[in-house]
Amino acid sequence: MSDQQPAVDPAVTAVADDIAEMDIRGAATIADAAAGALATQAERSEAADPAAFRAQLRAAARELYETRPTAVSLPNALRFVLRGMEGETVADLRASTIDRAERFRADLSQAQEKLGRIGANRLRDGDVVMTHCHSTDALSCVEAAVEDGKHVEAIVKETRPRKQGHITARQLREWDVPVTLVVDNATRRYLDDADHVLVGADSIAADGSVINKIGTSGLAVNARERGVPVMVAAQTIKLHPDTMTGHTVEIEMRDEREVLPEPERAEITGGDPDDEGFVVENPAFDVTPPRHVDAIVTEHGQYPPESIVTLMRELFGATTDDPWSV
Ligand code: RUB
Repeated sequence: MSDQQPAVDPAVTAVADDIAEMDIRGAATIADAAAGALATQAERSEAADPAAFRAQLRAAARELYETRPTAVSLPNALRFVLRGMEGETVADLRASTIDRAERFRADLSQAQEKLGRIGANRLRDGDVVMTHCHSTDALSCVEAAVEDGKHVEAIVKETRPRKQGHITARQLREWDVPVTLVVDNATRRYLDDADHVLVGADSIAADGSVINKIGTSGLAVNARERGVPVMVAAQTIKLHPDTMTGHTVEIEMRDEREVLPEPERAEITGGDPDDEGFVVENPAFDVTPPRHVDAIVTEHGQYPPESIVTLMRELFGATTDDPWSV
């Protein structure tokens, strides 16, 4: 059987590995890389006939889809590109797939720019934002505010275990935004100095729940208690259409070694790798209920979380399919 599996180009497998290992990370960047990988598969395919070409593209999409489960931007990107694969010949299929992937990538960056300009309207001159993880959508709001001549400062949460806060801090410093880096445990103390919590999203559910990096929900609850508004910057490819029909969003559980390297584990268990009484859990994301979110900023405007479903229905219709599993 295995020699009948459609050939996935090694460059696609390399992108899939990079997504799984988080060398490519963040919902928008993952979507962009996945669309690019499908274009590469189309470009390099040596399929002899249209059926073989389609099967290869589906196999490539499947490999990309199986990397990480939480950011819906990934299946949304794969679906968008595969739906644009049209034609009766391999040459036509190739050209239409590449065109569609390019269009997706161009739309993505345009949407982020638009969203940034909308989000920037919420930031006043002199405001301080508190960030969590590293979100390109969230930072596009700061970038646009700075371009408007506003002085914005940031309190950047470190974001254990992968410390994406360092990426955020580096980016903000490139824009000359003053940054104070704090450990995650210092959140509540530093909320007193913040005017906004500004985060991104991996997925947004039909009820307005926001799925983002683990720690976002605790941050939002604390912010509500402190009276600091919570702003979620999320392009519409983060809207999770399956949640309109009752599906839930899978929260990725990652390797425990990201939290606890093996030598440190051995110190706790006395070197016993089979100690059943000691467990490390490493969920990558959590769910922030809509009541703790003030606004979801998209490229179509800002929405109270409870009304995001109207936009979702308009953009995605009522049903979705998984063209890679045909
Ligand atoms: C990234 C994360 C980001 C969102 C939004 O998690 O939670 O906040 O993906 O990012 P990870 P963007 O580091 O595990 O991928 O706005 O860039 O799409």
